Amino acid sequence: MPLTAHEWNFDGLVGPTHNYSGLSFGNIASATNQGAVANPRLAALQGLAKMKALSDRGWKQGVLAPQERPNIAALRRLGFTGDDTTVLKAAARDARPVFNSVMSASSMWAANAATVSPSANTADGRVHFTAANLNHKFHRSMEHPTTTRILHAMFPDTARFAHHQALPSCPQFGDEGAANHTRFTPAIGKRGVEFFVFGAVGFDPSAPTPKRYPARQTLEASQAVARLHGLDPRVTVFAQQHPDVIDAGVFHNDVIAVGHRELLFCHEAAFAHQAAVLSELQQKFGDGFSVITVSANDVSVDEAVKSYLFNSQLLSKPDGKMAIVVPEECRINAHVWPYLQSLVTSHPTLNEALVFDLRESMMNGGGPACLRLRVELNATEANAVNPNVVMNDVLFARLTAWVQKHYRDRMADADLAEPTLINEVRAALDELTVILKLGSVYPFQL
Ligand code: SUG
Repeated sequence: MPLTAHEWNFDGLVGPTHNYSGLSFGNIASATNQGAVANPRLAALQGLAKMKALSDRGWKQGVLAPQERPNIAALRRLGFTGDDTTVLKAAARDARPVFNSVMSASSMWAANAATVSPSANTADGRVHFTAANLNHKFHRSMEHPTTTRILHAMFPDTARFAHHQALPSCPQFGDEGAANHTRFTPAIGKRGVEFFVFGAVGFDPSAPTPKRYPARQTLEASQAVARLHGLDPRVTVFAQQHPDVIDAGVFHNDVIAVGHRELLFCHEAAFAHQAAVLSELQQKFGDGFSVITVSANDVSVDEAVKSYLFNSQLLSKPDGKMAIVVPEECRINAHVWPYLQSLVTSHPTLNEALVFDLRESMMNGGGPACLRLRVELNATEANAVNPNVVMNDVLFARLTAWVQKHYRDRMADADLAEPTLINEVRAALDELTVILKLGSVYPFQL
């Protein structure tokens, strides 16, 4: 069985309202690009191009559907009344940041959709999913109910897949999903180590925390997810992200570290007590664990945040080597690109860099790794996945045509308030649920 297991990447399809609203304090790209004009069509096509290219190379690739925005129900819950148009108009006029929040296409960053543990690591031998509450930011906190419905529609077989509802939405249980979770294993499909990284201790305000920017993930949230998934403490590691790097703009662990199989690729400043963290990982993993630590001399934390070097994907090749998927921002960076070139020519396992233009997502702080949710599946589990979300030539052609038909190529702040947008989005999403055979997952369909 392990021989036929694969790590799948399910990428978030960018939604039709993609825009730059500066909603994520602590995420420097989001703040810097507030008010810039977005191009939702280009954003979706850039994401699809990455999915298609990786699928063409033989990597298992699927699609995670976007969410319904505007989220009218959220506005009604906040006291706006009348028909949909009246609700939207009043919110746009009287509560602009709230309005922008209910328009956000942030579900594209699928790494934040959920935490996933493969069956090789869970007590009941099922693949476990816990939707992330994303409770630190209003615009993201409203994702999890629809995320849960979509994950059910993608992984419907409850004999093989366990779906947990998001953790309680409060600061002590702030959970940002797989962006702060990594699995190490000697081979895909085999039991391995699950590694959870947190930024704050929810019930202990005296624990070290960043001073400038918020820590979004708590230890208690990570521990709850580990319990829900039935993980064995002997192969589970919890580590604190260094508060200083959060203050430098590293709002999730996946902006400073990435792991795959037996390899951890991280910056030397990634974790508090880094030596102890690496030694616990090493000891729990056993022989064969390997770390590439990037020094500040080679790449500073600021350059890492700008280029998103660590927001990369490490992918296994058929010969056992690995490729690293990085954004174009790495290629144009005078420090990062030479470093990466020398890494892939000298490292025994990591021997290829693949570059993608994901600029539209990057401008909101979302790189290649943010856009994907990893799910390790053995052959039986893979057969139980809704086949209509699996990337192939036909799906790529259908989704490309769907984007071309429904998406605007310009989304400025003022465009978000256009009354026609809501019906454009609903028509697009209705068609999408037919393409992906998801059933009724959106509030307007329920
Ligand atoms: O949560 N940006 C997202 C980016 C998430 C990146 N994900 C990972 N690193 N895994 C966030 O901060 C910006 C939206 C805006 O400003 O319009 C935003 O939500």
